Amino acid sequence: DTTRQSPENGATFVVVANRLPVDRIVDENGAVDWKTAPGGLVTALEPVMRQRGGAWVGWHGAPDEEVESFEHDGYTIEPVPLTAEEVEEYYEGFSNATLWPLYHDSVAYPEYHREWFDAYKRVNRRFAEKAAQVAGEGATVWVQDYQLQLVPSMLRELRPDLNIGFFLHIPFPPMELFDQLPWRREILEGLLGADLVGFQVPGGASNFLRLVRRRTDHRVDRDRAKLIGENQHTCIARAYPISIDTQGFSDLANSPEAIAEAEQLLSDLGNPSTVFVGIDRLDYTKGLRQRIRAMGELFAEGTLDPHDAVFLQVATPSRERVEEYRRLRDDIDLLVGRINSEVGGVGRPAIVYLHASFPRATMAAMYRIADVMIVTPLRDGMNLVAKEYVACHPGPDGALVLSEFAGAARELRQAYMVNPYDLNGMKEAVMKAATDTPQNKRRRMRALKKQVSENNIDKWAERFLNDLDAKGETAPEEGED
Ligand code: GDG
Repeated sequence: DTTRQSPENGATFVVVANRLPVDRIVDENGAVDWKTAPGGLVTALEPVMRQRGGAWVGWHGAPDEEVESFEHDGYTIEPVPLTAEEVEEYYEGFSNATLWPLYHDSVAYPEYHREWFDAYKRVNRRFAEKAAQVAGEGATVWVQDYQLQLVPSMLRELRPDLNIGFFLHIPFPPMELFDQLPWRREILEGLLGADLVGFQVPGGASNFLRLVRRRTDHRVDRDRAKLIGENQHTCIARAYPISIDTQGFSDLANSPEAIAEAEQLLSDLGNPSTVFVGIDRLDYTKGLRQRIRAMGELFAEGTLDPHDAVFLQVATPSRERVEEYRRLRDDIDLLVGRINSEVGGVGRPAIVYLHASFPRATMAAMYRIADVMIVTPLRDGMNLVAKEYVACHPGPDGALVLSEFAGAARELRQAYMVNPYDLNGMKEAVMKAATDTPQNKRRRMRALKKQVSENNIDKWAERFLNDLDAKGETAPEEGED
């Protein structure tokens, strides 16, 4: 019975996310295996879940398959099934071809289809029912991200006893963009079902509150909305900038295997004197076109010499069935091929481009060898890669070039900041980062390291969950307007 109310022995802590932290993989012989799912949300929440225990409700990555729940790393995995059609309409469609571009400044054109939203509603209901079924009396349920914005209100209707939190990992757009959405009111009402809605930056919370004031009948007072109607409650909206397991990343980067791998990588690259690195999911929000063009110009003009500098760009395959992502992949292939055919000699490409995903230890090795790390999204909720670099790069040398449009820019203030739309500005910042005095670099890097070690993923989860428990009894932190 999926709508069972208030089970006596349910979990006291439940995470609800589109994907589980592990993907179900079936090989040609029909053998089943589980693989860690890539991406920022899993990186962030896995350590929280391992520590707290409870249940993780999510899709297992294989369409048209029902999977039983099972234990994993000290918590319960609760799979939610999706049909192939739902994957197409709810996930690839409404989540990734409507909401994703709209919430990222419309850097790609958002598509609006009524049948996609119908599927989104249907799937959100299924997630809400699953969460209602596994959560114990008075449990805390933490719903994650843009794929599940209707779950808070659906869940509150099924289980008013629960403590419901929601965290949005991507930006929340200003009214001028959000208003395009034909279902804007439903989305706002969906989120308002939560007791606490968290955003990456204060601007997200204020965009949300402004929209609630203008587009719903609820009253907004400072950082909270007082809901009218039957299920009266208060919904608080605040910023909780997400972070990483800083110590874990730093330990990994200092492990003998990562050190050995870093040496191997360097020698494979021909021991260049300066290594520039970019690591991103292959996504149009990450600013890859602009970044590669800027780096290409630096090589073509002779500012950078391909005999002693190399640009290593990793693009992890992502959402390969969505049209816009296929186009991006082709564009990047073309751009890199053109640049490499024009600069550098035999055996020394200026840009080493890898369209692949790598084990964490290899990622750490890449962060180790990066003299300059280039993180230039056109818009990004936070950007964990920037924080991982700071945690992993050894010693006080190294330099981070960071886009103003990443949430991380609010905290990593000592990075070399760039506007990724300004190619000349970006080229200057990259060269400044590469050629700055050792004292300047060290001063900046020390400040960055201090920031990420003081604000790790445990702090983030604690701050959010404490506020959720206290139901807003604690005052908002300073600087959150
Ligand atoms: C969303 C928001 C927000 C990447 N390639 C490989 C790999 N990764 C890991 C990185 C990092 C994560 O994936 C990417 O996180 P980001 O934060 O950079 O970006 P999104 O995936 O877009 O994440 C973002 C985040 O959610 C958290 O709230 O910061 O703004 O868009 O951890 O290391 N990991 C491995 N192999 C790879 O090839 N093992």
